[in-house]
Amino acid sequence: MLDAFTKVVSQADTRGEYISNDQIDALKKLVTDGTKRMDVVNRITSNASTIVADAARSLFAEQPQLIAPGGNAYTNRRMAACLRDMEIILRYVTYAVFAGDGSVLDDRCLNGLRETYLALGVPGASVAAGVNKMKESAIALANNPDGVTRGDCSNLMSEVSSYFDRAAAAVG
Ligand code: PEB
Repeated sequence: MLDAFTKVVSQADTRGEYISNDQIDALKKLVTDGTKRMDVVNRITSNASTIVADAARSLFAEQPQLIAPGGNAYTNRRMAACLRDMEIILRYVTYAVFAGDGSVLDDRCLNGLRETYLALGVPGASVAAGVNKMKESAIALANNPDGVTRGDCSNLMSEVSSYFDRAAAAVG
């Protein structure tokens, strides 16, 4: 598991090089913009259950076969497993945003997840659709300019999106 700093160190070490000026500039920007990043993590984290519940509701409205008898979210046990999975994925996305690096998401959540779903018979494309719904509401929350000092958050938002995209691509 790496963060934006340890990633730079590990890459430089692999090449036996000092840390470059470009890398220092990029990390400096990460520090300067750190408050935005923490705000985003805070907003997503404090709304996590709403994000998960809304995404699940919308997924089941679009794919009612999931909650029909025989479906992958039919029975309380499977429904609970599904909501829990979405919550786990969202949690790892918040870790990646916090660390400024996706390796925690890859290593501890997505690695082998496709194979797990295949083995369980859980439709990966439906999980991916759920992840995309969480992405939409997480970005809307994180990018809401009300009540905060306005600034340019476009880079940060595309980074946040990329972690959701990575999760959706890993299972879809
Ligand atoms: C991954 N999910 C399930 C299991 C595991 C995971 C390991 C099997 C064990 C169990 O049931 O608890 N666990 C989960 C995860 C990590 C982890 C992400 C990462 C660290 O450790 N059903 C649907 C939807 C989808 C879904 C499409 C969006 O209809 C998920 C939610 N996951 C789902 C279901 C099960 C499951 C298990 C239904 C139960 C499958 C079954 O037992 O039939």
